[in-house]
Amino acid sequence: PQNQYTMCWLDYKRCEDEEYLKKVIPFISNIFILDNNYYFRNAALELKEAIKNIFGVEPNIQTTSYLDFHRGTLIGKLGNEVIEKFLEKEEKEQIGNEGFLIKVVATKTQNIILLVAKTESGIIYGTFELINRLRVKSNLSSLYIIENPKAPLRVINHWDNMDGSIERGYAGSSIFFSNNRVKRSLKRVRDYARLLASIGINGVVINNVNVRGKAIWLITPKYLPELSEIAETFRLYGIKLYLSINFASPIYIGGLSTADPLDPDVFKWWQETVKTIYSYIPDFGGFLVKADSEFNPGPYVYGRSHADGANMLAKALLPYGGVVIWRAFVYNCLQDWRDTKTDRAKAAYENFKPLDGEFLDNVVLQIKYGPMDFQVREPVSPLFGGMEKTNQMIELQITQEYTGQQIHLCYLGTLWKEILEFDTYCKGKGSYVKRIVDGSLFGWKYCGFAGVSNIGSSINWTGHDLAQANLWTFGKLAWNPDRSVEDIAKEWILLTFGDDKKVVENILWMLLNSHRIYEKYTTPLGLGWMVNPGHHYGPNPEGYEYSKWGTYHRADTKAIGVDRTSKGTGYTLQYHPHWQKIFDDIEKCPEDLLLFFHRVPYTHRLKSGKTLIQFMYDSHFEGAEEVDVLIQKWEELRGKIDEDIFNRVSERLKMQKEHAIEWRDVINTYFYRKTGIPDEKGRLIYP
Ligand code: GCW
Repeated sequence: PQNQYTMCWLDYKRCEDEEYLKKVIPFISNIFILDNNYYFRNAALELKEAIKNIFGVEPNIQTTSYLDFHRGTLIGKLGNEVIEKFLEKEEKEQIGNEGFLIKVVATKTQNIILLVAKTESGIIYGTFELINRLRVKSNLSSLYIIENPKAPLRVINHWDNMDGSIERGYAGSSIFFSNNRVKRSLKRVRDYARLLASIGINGVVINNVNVRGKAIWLITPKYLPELSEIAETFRLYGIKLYLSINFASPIYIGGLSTADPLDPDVFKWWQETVKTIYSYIPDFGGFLVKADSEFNPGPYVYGRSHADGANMLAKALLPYGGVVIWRAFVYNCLQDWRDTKTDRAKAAYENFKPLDGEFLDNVVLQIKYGPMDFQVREPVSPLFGGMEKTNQMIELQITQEYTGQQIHLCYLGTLWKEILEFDTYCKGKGSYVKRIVDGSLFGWKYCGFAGVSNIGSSINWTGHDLAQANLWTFGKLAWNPDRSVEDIAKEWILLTFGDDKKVVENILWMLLNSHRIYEKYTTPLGLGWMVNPGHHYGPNPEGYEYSKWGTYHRADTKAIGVDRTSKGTGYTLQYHPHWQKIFDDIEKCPEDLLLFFHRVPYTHRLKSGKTLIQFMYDSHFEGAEEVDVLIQKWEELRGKIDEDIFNRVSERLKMQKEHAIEWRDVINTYFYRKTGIPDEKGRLIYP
């Protein structure tokens, strides 16, 4: 029977270029491995399988300990004599823990590709890089790569529940759990590990941060034997397993009367639990914790601080090298909409800034990119740059909760790149978010990237085939946030769809423009939140206006937006003065974020000279129209793309068009009715 799923960018297709084949064959018809262990053999098998599929030749895999050959690919670790003969001193020094070097030796007598790393993880990352370079027909005579990941932690967060459902999942059910059990077959998990290794991921949290019911027990011997198998599968690909925990586990599982982090019995219980976990999973990554957030228990319940809570767990994990990843998504989710003093945007900073310096070294604070919750656009969270003495990770949402739920095409790389390039000024000019989360600005050991997964059991993993690009881009940016997204997106297209010029050109255009288009017909200018409550799909201008979640735009007949300046809620005061001045000033504030920071009359003129209300109308009409361009660009590729993929994407684009029109009409009508100001261009706005 056919595979139940595609392999995304690892779907190896036969190379039709005879010229290239001829050149490459001497280098790949033998694979020599210098360390005959499980990991090296696995890497060699990956390479062999790829070469077989791409070039139609079946290389021999041989273990060797001395150089008795002239042709082939040589895989080995630094320190090995055979390998080191080929390397300069500086080259050796440049290879970091998870990094690798690929170098070609092409002389009259030798045709060798060297793949060298310090660790097994580096070998597997390098193997996929080599495979991909061969697939895009890289010129072997100039192939020379030294790569090291910039950020130490590159982790995928799954919001998978044990019943198999996925919170905010739009691509089928969990590949890890079903019916309150760990799935028996790990075949798909293994293929998933391959996909992740090929983009440089080194950690995965497989269960939802909202830890309820059976999932609380994942940290016990009830599930650990099965989890250790999952961990082993991931380990082969350089990826560590982490688990989300419920802070009140000592009560639920341990039968204690409290989960107070300062209670010695509570600490003892965690110590024992951690010891047990490591007896099953010796390289267990650590815990991800959502505490005191959206009805999850936490240290506040006992009058303790988040540092007390995180440090207690960190102490238990420390002897084994584990970390605590503590989420900063803490805010009052029971606000009264009449309360204009409380500003949810300020919450993370207010809760955590005072604790800077109090967290142990193996605690990392995981901070959502913006101060609210993954809206189509938000300013960068002021916590980045606000806590010099605290390890930090940035949390990005690969799954498209507020960005079209994988029905709409919304490539997120462009948004993420802007966020990473934001200069916080916290240590003077050049204090970019990317330098904060890769640890270089403050010299942190644990920091990096967390991405909320967009994959599930659907045939193409991500529901929308083009949403695979979001997972790919997350990994590639986490590996190297300095790379341009154009480059990253293009590489994905080449590996996924091949190098037809039109295909590359059109899909690249679609990806790079899609976020802006989505923003235009939904909530431009930093507005956010006009979605249906609960499932968060589709327009509802006041869906979150009178609820308890702290998410208000406060539109009336004259103006809209929240004044978050220093004269308003004071949110801008959480930024470095450089930004505070800019955000405070309605003339200087970046227009993309105007309504996030300011309360603005509908008649206010934007830089273009348009009034705010006219901008709203235009933006929604334009955005919905531009979906036609997406459709047209895709239509032009008919016949050039695998038919199943073509049809699936066409189907989604059609839905996107319908739903974009709905957005346009609902939002425009809302503003028309609020303001009574007609569209200057006289287009039909439903009364
Ligand atoms: O965006 C919100 C989501 C919740 C999610 C929460 C969080 C996992 O709507 O579904 O819970 O954020 O990030 O904890």
